[in-house]
Amino acid sequence: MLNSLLALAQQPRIAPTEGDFWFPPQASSFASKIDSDYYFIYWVSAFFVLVIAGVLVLFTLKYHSKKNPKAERTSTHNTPLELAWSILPGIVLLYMFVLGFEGYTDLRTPPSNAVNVDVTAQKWAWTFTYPNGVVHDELHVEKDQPIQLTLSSVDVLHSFWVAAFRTKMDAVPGRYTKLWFTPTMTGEFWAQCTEYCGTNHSNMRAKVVVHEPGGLAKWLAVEGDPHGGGRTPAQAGEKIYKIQGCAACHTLDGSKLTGPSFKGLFGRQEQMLDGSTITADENYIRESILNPQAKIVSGYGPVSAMPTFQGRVKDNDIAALIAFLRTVK
Ligand code: HEC
Ligand SMILES: [Cu+2]
Repeated sequence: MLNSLLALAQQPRIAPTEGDFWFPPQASSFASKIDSDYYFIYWVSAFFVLVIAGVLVLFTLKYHSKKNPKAERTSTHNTPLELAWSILPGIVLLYMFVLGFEGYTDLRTPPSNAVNVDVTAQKWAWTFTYPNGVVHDELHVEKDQPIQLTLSSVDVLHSFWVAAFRTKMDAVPGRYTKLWFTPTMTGEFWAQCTEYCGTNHSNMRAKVVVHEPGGLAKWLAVEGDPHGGGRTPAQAGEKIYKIQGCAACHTLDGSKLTGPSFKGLFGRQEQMLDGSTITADENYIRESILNPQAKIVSGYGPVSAMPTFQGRVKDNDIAALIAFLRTVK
């Protein structure tokens, strides 16, 4: 029985390039092992559910008291039977532990040639910092190149999960956590936050793009750098607005999210929480980004305040953001 279950578990459930009803494609080096471990446990559980529930129903019918009104108990226990149903499942459980432990040590041990990308979680966006300093809202990697992600959070607990890679790790404020994987397939996948972190939690996703070997450097030079690729400051600012996650709280069309809309912000008279009025000029915008607590817009409290971007956006990024905001009429 164990052998046929093992054979079932080893046999790949899904073609590696496409998902099935349960799972997305197997796009990383450990996806197939995780899936086969999963199916091993799944089939063992299904088998025992059927056996136990089956015997239960069978005995209920067969030994019903109406059919056997005078039945007497003939045995109290059966030592060999009890030993067998304790030890055999015990061995199967131990085997599951070994599978899980192997998988766990694998997932927790990045190879020494892994390329590190820093991941910052914030309500409600992910930002990725590449070894050459490029900051972006998409994770770009290369096929067959091991990647190590160093995760941190600037506000609350988040969790980084790429289902196609079968890997997941919490992003914890004030602590660094790590996760690694080797993509085995080119294409586009999604990372999703899997730790409930507030209103927009379900929209907290990031695109993960796996390039052919050699494709990443080109992307980093042209697309990755918002100021590169011949962009004007306003165009660079629009990219930074998306990359830095401003878009998660500020719209461009006048509708209100966690923060006020950017529509028509530049040059407008703004009412502050303390009753004063300011003009939204360059200095105010710069201060709003670096020290958002200094002046709080009327209608927004300390609870729905903006996180500081001090140390996360550079001077030329702020200049580009201002150039962009001038164009959002
Ligand atoms: C988590 C949500 C959040 C994110 C992300 C965020 N902000 Fe804000 N922002 C707010 C809130 C809330 C306010 C209003 C309270 C205040 O003034 O601090 C605000 C206010 C502002 C203001 C003043 C707006 C006004 O109407 O006077 C500016 C400018 C601004 N943010 C720029 C940015 C930029 C640029 C980014 C990205 C680099 C960004 N914000 C990211 C929540 C956010
Ligand atoms: Cu989150």
